[in-house]
Amino acid sequence: MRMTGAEALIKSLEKEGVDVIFGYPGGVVLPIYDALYDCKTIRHVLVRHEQCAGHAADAYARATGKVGVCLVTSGPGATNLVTGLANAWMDSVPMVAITGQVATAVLGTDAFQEADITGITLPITKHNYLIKDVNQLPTVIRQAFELARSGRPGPVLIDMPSDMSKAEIDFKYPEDFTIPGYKPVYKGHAKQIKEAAKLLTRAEKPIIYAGGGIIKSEAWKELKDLAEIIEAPVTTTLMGKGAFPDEHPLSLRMLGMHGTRYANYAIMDSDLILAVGVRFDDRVTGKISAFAPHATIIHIDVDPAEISKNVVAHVPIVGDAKTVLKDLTAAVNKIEKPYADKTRWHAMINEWKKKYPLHYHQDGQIRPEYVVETISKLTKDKDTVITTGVGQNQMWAAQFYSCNTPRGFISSGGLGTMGFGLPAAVGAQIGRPDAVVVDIDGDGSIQMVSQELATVAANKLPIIIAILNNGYLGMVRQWQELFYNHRYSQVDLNVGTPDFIKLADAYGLKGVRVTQVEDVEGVLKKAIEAREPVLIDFMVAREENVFPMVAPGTSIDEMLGGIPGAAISQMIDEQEEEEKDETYPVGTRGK
Ligand SMILES: Cc1ncc(C[n+]2csc(CCOP(=O)(O)OP(=O)(O)O)c2C)c(N)n1
Repeated sequence: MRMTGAEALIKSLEKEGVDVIFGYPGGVVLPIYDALYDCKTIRHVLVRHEQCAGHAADAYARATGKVGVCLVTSGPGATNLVTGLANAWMDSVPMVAITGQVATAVLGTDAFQEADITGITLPITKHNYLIKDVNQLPTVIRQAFELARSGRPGPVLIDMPSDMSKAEIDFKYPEDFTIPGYKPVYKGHAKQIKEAAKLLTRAEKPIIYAGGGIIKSEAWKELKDLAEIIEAPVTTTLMGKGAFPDEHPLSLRMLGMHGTRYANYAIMDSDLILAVGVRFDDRVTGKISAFAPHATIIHIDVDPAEISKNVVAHVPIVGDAKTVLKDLTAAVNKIEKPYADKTRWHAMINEWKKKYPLHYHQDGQIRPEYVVETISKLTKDKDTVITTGVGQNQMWAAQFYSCNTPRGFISSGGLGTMGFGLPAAVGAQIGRPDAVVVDIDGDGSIQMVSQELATVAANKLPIIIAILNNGYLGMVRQWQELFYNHRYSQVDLNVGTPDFIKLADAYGLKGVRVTQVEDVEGVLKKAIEAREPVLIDFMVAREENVFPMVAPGTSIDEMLGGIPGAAISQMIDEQEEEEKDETYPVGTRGK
């Protein structure tokens, strides 16, 4: 079939089963937008800033398991997308990004709106292409989707010069194609798996450390099966939240800088760590030389570059988490019982759990943890997706929202991108229209992307935007309080922050301010039932801190806070007394 490059692009996306594109038009992509005009199968969601096209496509991918697609123009459109790409890159999210480019004849001449986006994004994409021969386009798109979703997923960028969009080709979508030099390994080495199985059955204090790789490879059932067979406690990373049910008796919830005391104690005391789909990030390991001193480490990852990158693996297994866990379970089942006795290990862990539960101070103020806990309680039996901003709000969401299903918690892990929450909620809601989608956000984070309220309004997306409004860049303030002697430098947001209710109103959205702790549950209940967009501005205790906390550069079992009634909480209580004397009346901030 004879058609233009732009039409071939859209046709190829249809062939890939793409049903939604998040994008923003401009000069060089006019032919592509013109081709989209006639397309009946692909919905285009017009975001209000290209960064958010990236985040929406990213969260759409995480919420659905499909490849997220975004489309932007050249120059500033493409550079605006850079954060979206870096975010997807750091969190290994399958995404195809299409950028317009100036015509091939003027490439490299600083033509109007020219930016060398393939150069700029080389280190933050799994691969990128600059189309110089339009006949290659269908094959490039086929390869791009394959690269994005296979092996360790990631974003792939296709830069499309305007003359390539206008040139004509005989369109045929390739059935067979190869990607020279690319061959991800899915099946783990049999000998290594056998060795790992032996260790797992012999360990007295094993622990499974599960990450985003479990969700990417949809290995949650295999993980649960294995954990139950070997009776190993499971701790998840921020990216792995939902890979194992938070409320499962074997769950230790999140580990690391703001993980639970019991997860951090358990990993430090363990004799065997089964690490799956994780990368031993510094937020998890703390002081790396002190990490898990007694443990033998089995590391399963589809990306060989991750093995022994930060922590040496004694038994490395390169392969897809689902395939390897299945084989590992089979190998474990072949070993004769009884396996090593873990009674003492479980007793110890249960004691830690009892002694150091996640907790917070409850008084007359709205504690942000309480808001998250209430969201968790009210959505417990519903298909729910939580997205988050970055900062304290994100950590409270990770700690106090109990996620029992995969693809239910979407957060910016590796890049820690403030502003991710709202566009991520847009992408998640469009990908999972029947789910309850709640963006748990910070007053600072949301101000980086508040223009996306227009996208929410235009598409009538029934998203609940729950702002934990502390009037601060809270996480930075927390560090300044704890490590910079209370010197609060440039973190007070009180002056200048808009009245979020009026802001919602300006976009035609419903807004509710909550100033009384008694109203939290009722307002949330109504919002969940309403199935319409609503912004809730929770005026939370201003100087609440996230605990436990591993101070930077220390070992993860040297945590601050998180002990009910102990020193650091008392310190905080005193601080709160002072705080109550502050002169701002709750509920008027930002007006
Ligand atoms: C784009 C970006 N800029 C700066 C930071 C550094 N940073 C991390 S947390 C944080 C404060 C976040 O404040 P807010 O969104 O109000 O959330 P809170 O911590 O108060 O819950 C900042 C500035 C970041 N993570 N991302």
